[in-house]
Amino acid sequence: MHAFASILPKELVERLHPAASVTALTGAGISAASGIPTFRAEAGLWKEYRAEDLATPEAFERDPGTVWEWYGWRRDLVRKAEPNAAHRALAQLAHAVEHFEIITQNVDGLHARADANLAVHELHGNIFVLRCTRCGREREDHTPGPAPGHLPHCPCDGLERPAVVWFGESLEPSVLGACHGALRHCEVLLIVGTSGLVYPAAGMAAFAQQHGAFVANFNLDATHAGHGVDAAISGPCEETLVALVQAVHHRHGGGPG
Ligand code: BJW
Ligand code: ZN
Repeated sequence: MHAFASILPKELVERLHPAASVTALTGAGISAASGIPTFRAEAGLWKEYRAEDLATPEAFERDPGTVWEWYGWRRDLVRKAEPNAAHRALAQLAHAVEHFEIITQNVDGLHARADANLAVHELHGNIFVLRCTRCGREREDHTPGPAPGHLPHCPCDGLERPAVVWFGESLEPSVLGACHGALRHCEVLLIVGTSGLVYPAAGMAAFAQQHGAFVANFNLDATHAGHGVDAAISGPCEETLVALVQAVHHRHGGGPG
């Protein structure tokens, strides 16, 4: 039995039956064990800045070099990182239930790297896509950096930016629509490693619960359980999600697994 098995709510394990429809909403905490800093921990700070100082269109307009330096540093961390046990546990759970979708606030692409067949909705975009601030053209770019002082430009000569969603910007309507579909139809919503402070993601637990879902929050610190949460599972998700998958397998897959 996994060390964290005893803290899993029985109701959660029972609801994850083979015919279940399940959605997971993930945040920076799921990638912490891959060595990618979260936003709102002490270690998440880059130099003296907070996410709110850098992840805005105003910050980019004022000082694109500094914002790009932050993204270059993070792109290099993500390039070296690997999906961890929590990403893999969700990928395994996808095979144990009828329908599984992931909504992630993360821009690191690690869910897809854990399993390219997963249905992943990237709410805040992807750090390896660039968008021209002049003509809007988007392109994938997995190269290192950019190095400080070498800002990427489009063939039209416009300055490129990361194709991510900053504070005050709208989310892609088609992505948001797909997320709401998944939240409306799921029987279980697993919330993993998010502080639940940033909207619209922060409103998704209550939305899913209003539409009948059982909502379970996996966080280092269960006091982060907010509106619309039915169960809080404290501990590192790279442990607790592994315990969950084992419990589901044991109950429905037959035999210890
Ligand atoms: C572990 C762990 C382990 C660690 N295991 N757990 C309604 C009310 C009030 C304000 C608003 C509102 N609607 C919109 C707003 C404005 C704004 C907003 O929400 N502000 C709040 C701060 C109040 N939202 C927006 O502007 C959004 N746009 C929008 O809504 O457009 C329409 C609109 C505009 C303006 C006004 C009204 C409507 C856009 C938000 C975009 C957020 N962008 C960022 C950057 C993305 C690109 C990038 O990555 O660089 O997204 S900011 C940053 O925060 C990033 C993250 O995805 C996001 C959430 O962070 P997350 O993932 O929760 O990380 P942390 O660090 O906060 O938490 C980590 C958690 O993990 C912690 O709890 C740890 O305990 C835990 N943990 N290790 C388990 N091993
Ligand atoms: Zn352009």
